[in-house]
Formats: sequence, C-alpha cells, structure tokens
Amino acid sequence: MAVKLYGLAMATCTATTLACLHEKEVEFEFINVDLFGGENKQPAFLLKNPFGQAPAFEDGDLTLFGKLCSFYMIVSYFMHDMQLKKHMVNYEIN
Ligand SMILES: N[C@@H](CCC(=O)N[C@@H](CS)C(=O)NCC(=O)O)C(=O)O
Repeated sequence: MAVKLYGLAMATCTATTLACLHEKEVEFEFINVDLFGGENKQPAFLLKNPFGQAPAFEDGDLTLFGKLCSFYMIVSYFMHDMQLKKHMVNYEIN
C-alpha cells in the first residue's frame, strides 16, 4: 500500500487529513504516533516532519507534513476526478 498517514486520530490536524482520505475513498495505512509520549520528537518521525508535528504523509516516494497533506490530497485526488470527468465528457462528445 503506497499511502501512509502518520498521526494521532484525535488530533485535529490528523483528523483533517483522515477526512480527506475517507472523502476520496483512498486506501491508506494509518500509523499511530504517540504525541503525548513525545514520539513525534524522535529521530524516526523527524525524518518525516522536521518540525516534529503530526500529521505526516507518504505517497510512494513523496513525503509531506502539516496542511500540505490535505492540500495534496484535495489537489491530486480531486483533480484526478476532474480529469476522469473531462475524459467522460470528451467521450460523450466524440
Ligand atoms: N502547522 C501545522 C500544525 C500541526 C500541529 O499543530 N500538529 C499538532 C497536532 S494537531 C502536533 O503535532 N502537536 C504536537 C507538537 O507540536 O509537539 C499544520 O500545518 O498542520
């Protein structure tokens, strides 16, 4: 599975990205990060987000963090839908 979301589900910033993933029905793996225990400040997580905050997100080779996660989701998957719709329209016209 290419898409991975790292965060704490009850944290608003993570929940926003979770909402986007569910909205676009993207298959993903959720990796819980213990924010209360400081796991977000450990070297393994800092490689994903140098600011040590959730969420972080991986889609193949691409790693993003913060609001960029939701932004990426909206742009890539919404635009993908738009492309599909455009092709459908073209198909109907031709
Ligand atoms: N500016 C970040 C804010 C991210 C953020 O504040 N995450 C919180 C959880 S909602 C966090 O990781 N807090 C733990 C910390 O800052 O140590 C964004 O764009 O999403």
